[in-house]
Amino acid sequence: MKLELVSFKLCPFVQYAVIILKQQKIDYNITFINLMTPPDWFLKISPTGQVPLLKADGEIIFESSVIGEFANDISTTDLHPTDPIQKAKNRAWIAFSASLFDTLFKIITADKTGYTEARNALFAKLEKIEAVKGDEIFFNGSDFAIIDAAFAPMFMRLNWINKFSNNALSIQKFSKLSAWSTAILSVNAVKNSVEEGLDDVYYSNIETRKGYLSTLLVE
Ligand SMILES: N[C@@H](CCC(=O)N[C@@H](CS)C(=O)NCC(=O)O)C(=O)O
Repeated sequence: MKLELVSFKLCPFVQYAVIILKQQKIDYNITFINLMTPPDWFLKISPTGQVPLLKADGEIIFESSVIGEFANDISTTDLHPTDPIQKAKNRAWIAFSASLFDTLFKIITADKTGYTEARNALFAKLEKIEAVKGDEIFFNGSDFAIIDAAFAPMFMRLNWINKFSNNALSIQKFSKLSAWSTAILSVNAVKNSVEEGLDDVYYSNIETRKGYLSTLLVE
């Protein structure tokens, strides 16, 4: 099957799809677009104007969670738990993970008051995940699953922000999430899911937004 992924380098939703494609060792071509000036060909084929978008033998598939499920469906290894209840719970937490990015966007762009509110909101959400995460390496046990891919882009960004800011968003108090983050970020498919130097681009992005977080940058 011929697969073409339309991407934007900084997009966490693209990264999620890329991690599953890489973990499943699926061959695909990637096309980067600039979301500030999306090309006409993209706007013509994308119902939402958003990335990621996957062309599979010319058919259009959009929404990162659907692209992730599709990549899993065309693979011989299943990266979901087989038990229907566990699978449903994984999918529910995957949907929950997507809501973290609205909060992170506010953390990056808001003034001091907005930053504090958003930071509290993020931590309240992380607390809920900490409460359901067991002691296993990954979410379901010792094997990397789709749900681990869903949380990887958030853990990578928190790691970058903490590196840039003397741990402004440290998750150390969440012992299970801290260990989970370390395990996820050491998986090759995760490490190779972004372009070299994307952390520098992310740093510049925080600077350019001129939110309160930009005043906490130390590097
Ligand atoms: N629910 C979508 C969200 C994707 C999304 O927000 N993509 C952003 C980039 S990270 C985008 O394309 N923004 C452009 C726009 O909304 O016009 C998914 O999971 O695929």
